[in-house]
Amino acid sequence: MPLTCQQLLSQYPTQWQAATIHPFLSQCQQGTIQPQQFNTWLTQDYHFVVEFTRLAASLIQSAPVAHLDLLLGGMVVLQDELNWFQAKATERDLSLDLPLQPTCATYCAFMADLAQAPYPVKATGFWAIELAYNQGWQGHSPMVEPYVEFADRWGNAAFTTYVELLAQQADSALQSADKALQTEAEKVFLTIAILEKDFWQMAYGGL
Ligand code: HMH
Repeated sequence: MPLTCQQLLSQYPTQWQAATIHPFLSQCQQGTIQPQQFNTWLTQDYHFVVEFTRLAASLIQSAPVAHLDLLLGGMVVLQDELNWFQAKATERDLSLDLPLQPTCATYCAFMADLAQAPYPVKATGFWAIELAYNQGWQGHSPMVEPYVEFADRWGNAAFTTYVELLAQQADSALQSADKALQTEAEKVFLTIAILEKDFWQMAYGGL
């Protein structure tokens, strides 16, 4: 029986909850996050999304033709997202020209590696990364200002649909993957769960 995205979520609920339920998100929801902590997340996540865009490009490079429509639509969303991050940084007087924190650098290096992996592994990882933000922000909604637009960006219904379609595409790629690739996809999923948890924690310093 081939591995599916749903199976990964059912098999590792604890790991996935740690990735998507975090004090950072509940403090945004309650409006009690320190602006400096929020800004750390914001500036580091901009750099994350730059590297994620390169991963998206590599996914497009190896995707079957039938998967291109969804992935190209995702690129348009990333275009808007990068411009939006720049606008948010300007609003808050934040420079985006700063060094990556170790946690962000580790996650970016992981994505650069993942870009070299076979398509079924990449597609599974790409889905998991988007799902983490979709569930994380949606699960802590509604937020209070000024965080409403952040929660909506990844928590909105269209984004949920996009992530579900990414799961379908990953599932179809996994269907014809051999056991070794399925094991690799599973490892990638678990690594992403840890990296996501660490990324939230990074806002509090010391990671
Ligand atoms: C850390 N994970 C992180 N940042 C993001 N922007 C996403 C996932 C979703 O793209």
